Amino acid sequence: KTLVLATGNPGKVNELAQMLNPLEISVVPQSDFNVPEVAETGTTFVENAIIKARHAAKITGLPAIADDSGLEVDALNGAPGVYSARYAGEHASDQDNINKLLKELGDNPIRTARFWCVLVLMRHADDPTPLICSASWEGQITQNQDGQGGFGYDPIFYVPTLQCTSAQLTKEQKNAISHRGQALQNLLTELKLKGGL
Ligand code: ITT
Repeated sequence: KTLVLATGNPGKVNELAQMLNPLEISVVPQSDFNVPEVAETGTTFVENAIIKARHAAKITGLPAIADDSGLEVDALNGAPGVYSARYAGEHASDQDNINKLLKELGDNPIRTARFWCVLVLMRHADDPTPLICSASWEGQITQNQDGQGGFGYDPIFYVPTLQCTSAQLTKEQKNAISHRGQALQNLLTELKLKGGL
């Protein structure tokens, strides 16, 4: 069975593929099918993940899994949230987004934040019952960035239980506890209950 990863973000492909590869599902990034980007017009992670999964399933004719995720910062009333990828502008780099977030927070002592991940699996473009799973991961925004691993906001996301940023974790460590790792475990449990792809 082939499953398309409906994301253009190499960091997500990397983590999802690592977790899915041991299973009897072969996963292929949507770039292999030249799936063009689709506008993320939703106001929730769920809506955006459905838009992306449906789009990839429609173009490839294969089941697709999409990931919509982001960082919710309490002192910023939940920003950047669903706009995490474009926080510093439409084609902002991860570094631009980090710089903007650190600037907005300044020396605010309230640093609590969490990552959210919503995964949507659509067996085909018209699937009326897509599998939808989500999870969050609690942490704190650091004053300075640290670590070379991961992607996105990982260098400024401090994980209290491991006393380092998520960019200082190995892929295995991050996948074992992250929002994405937890959401995928939930999705796989659900998929098994429903009899597979
Ligand atoms: P696709 O829509 O093609 O999947 P994207 O990067 O645009 O790629 P999103 O709209 O879901 O994806 O934006 C999610 C952003 O949230 C992402 O670009 C990161 O900046 C951030 N993010 C999500 N998960 C993260 C993680 O595990 N570590 C660090 N940052 C993360």
